[in-house]
Amino acid sequence: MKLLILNGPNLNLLGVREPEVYGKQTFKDYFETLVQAFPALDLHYFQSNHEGALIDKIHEVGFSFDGIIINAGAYTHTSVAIADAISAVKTPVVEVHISNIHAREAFRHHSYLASRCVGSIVGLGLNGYRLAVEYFVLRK
Ligand code: CA2
Repeated sequence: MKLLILNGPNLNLLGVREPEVYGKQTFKDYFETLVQAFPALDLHYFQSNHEGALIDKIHEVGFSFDGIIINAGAYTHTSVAIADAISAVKTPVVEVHISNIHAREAFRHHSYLASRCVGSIVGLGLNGYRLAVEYFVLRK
């Protein structure tokens, strides 16, 4: 099974800045633990700080991969374009947020992506990505 984890802006700083909000682990280290935990899966990871690059990646994998796990960062709350890209592809998408966006500032409470995704996992830290992977394993 081919799955893509797609991270948006500033998530390259995980483990480097604001550990009290986002934890102490870099995403690359975390991704390695996922690859080891799911040896039967073909897991891919892509991060970009650019909206268009995220959309291009959704188009690139969105007709061949079995699932996309997206944390679009702040684009979650602004991007109709990423929402439309999710709607345009065939691959099911799960939205993940490390922090509980509903317990933060009001502008983080709305996600343009949520209604285009099969589901959302928020507030469970990096474990949210693992739970999303498990969802795709179970739904197969
Ligand atoms: O909780 C999440 O996963 C967010 O998608 C993270 C975004 C934020 O804009 C969303 O509202 C919720 C921010 C990602 C910034 O990541 C950083 C990581 C380390 C240091 C600084 C920023």
